[in-house]
Amino acid sequence: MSVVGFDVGFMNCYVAVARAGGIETVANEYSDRCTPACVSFGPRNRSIGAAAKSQVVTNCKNTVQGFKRFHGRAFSDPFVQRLKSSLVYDITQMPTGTTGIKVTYMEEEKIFSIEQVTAMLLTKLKETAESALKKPVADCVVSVPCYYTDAERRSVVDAAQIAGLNCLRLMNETTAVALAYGIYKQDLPAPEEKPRNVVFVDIGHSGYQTSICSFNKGKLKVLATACDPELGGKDFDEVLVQFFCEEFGKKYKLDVKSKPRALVRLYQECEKLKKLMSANSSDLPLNIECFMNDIDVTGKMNRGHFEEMCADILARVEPPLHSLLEQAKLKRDDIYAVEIVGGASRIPSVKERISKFFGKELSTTLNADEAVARGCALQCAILSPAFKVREFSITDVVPYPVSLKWHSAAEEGISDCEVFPKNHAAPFSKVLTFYRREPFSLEAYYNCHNELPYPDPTIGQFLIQKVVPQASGESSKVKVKVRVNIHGIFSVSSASLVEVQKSDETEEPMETDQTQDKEAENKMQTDQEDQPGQGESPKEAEDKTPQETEEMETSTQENKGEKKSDNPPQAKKPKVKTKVLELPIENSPQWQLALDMLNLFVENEGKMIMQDKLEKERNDAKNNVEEYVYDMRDKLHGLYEKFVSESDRDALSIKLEDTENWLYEEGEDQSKQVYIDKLTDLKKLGLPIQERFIEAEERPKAFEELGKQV
Ligand code: ATP
Ligand code: K
Ligand code: MG
Repeated sequence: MSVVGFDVGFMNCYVAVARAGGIETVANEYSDRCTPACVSFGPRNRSIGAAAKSQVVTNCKNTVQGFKRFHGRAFSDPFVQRLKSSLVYDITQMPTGTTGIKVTYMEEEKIFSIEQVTAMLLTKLKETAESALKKPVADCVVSVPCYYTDAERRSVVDAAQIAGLNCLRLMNETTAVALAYGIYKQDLPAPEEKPRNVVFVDIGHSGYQTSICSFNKGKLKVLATACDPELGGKDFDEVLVQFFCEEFGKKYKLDVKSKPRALVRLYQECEKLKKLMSANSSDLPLNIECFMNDIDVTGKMNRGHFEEMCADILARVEPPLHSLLEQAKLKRDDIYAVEIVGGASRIPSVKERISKFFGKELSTTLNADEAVARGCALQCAILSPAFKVREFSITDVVPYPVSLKWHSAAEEGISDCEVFPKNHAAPFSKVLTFYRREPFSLEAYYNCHNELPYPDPTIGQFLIQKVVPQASGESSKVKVKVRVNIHGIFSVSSASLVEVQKSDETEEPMETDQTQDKEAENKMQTDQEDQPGQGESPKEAEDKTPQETEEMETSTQENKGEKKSDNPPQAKKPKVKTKVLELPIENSPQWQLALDMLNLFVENEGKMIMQDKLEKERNDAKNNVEEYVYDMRDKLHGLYEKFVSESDRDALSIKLEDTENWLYEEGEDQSKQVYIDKLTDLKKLGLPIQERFIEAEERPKAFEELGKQV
């Protein structure tokens, strides 16, 4: 059992683990707690994280970054098409219609799905966690933006699986932050007291997320979220890049956009400049040597000018905050604190706008970069039976309203019903009842076209199979359980047919109903298992009954069925006996990766990990030869000088020299074994010298020891 949280950012990733002492953000092999969301493909291996980032300029066509927003999206999606032209690497359509990347890897053109690319990143983050914990990692919690739709979430779950991870929860980033904030607070209001409302703001590189949560001792409830998925640090970079492209065009007659390498460097420098401007309001220089055509370029910028240019972007800070208060039906005075995190929350004008909106100083009690990962690790600890952590219940929300539509059985026509309104508590299950004679299909979709990040609101198709009429020829009662699970993913999780059997006159009428009651109770219990925080409001767990079709039970009948435990026992019941049959469901969620593809990707990731490992071993073997050459050459003329005859020294010197030359020529690219053999060969000459030296070193010490004993 491992307790690990991954913040998979658009630009920066963080890994937090639970160890004996508590939650800790851990560093990667470069002693950096931040791992860039970057994967680079080479002729012999992949580089991931910091090693990949260093190739953004030198291997720009095969180094991918900024891919987080391609999850769960069609390649034809206008958003993807818009981004396509601004990327230096190639993206392409997968056979299924989703988005993939096209690179040269192992000297061949390869296409990887977005799930595979994120899996590669997760492989790296997993290794970081494993080397910190010194054991294999599988169980984990992975962060996603709270505005992620169903398809985006399923895509990330698949990515985790490809990386060999067992994702216990996809956690909304703002909720992770809220958990990191709340769990250690000693002074939260008691359960019966008025809750404490806190606003959380996370502005990263790609997106702007806000949420409002109410806290009581031992629990947090998300009341609402509001986001601008297209507002983040990258937009500020973009403004600077456009400005300097224009300026360098005029000043140096350079067409920066025609040269990907130059453009990538300009992005890097502009990002640095943007960060400097957060701390400094005076004129700051931007210098790039040998930028294009051997020309050095220089420019300058200051905060005032930058803010003017960013006016349109800054104007987008407020609207989500308005929406947040409106959705939660709260006033500014009801807000106890506004906590901000995310790299771009350091931009002074962004902070100013948020602070002014709430009429409050902003709180920065959390680590702006690490809070998401820490929150995820905390959630993982809560979910892990092996780890003891204080009780804390988390109720999240459904980000977009989910509706079902279906063909009415009797009339021609489409009926629909909203099953989970926006901000409905999640995870959550509900039971719907239909009256049908034959298999039928339900289509789930988001009923909020304008809020959705993409044009197609479809969540998926769900076919309820093996529905048959009753023996009497009448329609059967079919109970369908719909659910938003712990990842925030919608599904039709089960369906059952209630078969009415011939009644037996001697049978006690109540009995059959009790069977049904038990059934209903079971369902209610499942709801509560899903969402412990909901225990106090069983009303919300009631079925909402689709109307408008004679095929369906009326609202009153349905509610009676599911709420039975509240109702007084009824005296006379129709004498019927029922049997419940589970029905198979064919799920076809939108853009879902097919199982055989997923398995293939799992296998391929394993192969690529092996290839990277072999390549690393080969490189290490080569480095060992190189190191031995330098080390021995130094020592032959220093430490070992007295322990080697002139002729032996010359012989070895020549051999070292030859090896060095060889390393730059045909020895540049050899197999691991060739390097190992080479080293063994050198050591044959070097070892006797080394041994004589060690012996001479040890001798006086041995005498000293002897002296002590005498
Ligand atoms: P997302 O949350 O959108 O997936 P992310 O988590 O990778 O992205 P963060 O690491 O939170 O993003 O933030 C990165 C952004 O913050 C970058 O645009 C970076 O330039 C910006 N940033 C970091 N420090 C500063 C600073 N001091 N001033 C201005 N911007 C900064
Ligand atoms: K991050
Ligand atoms: Mg982030």
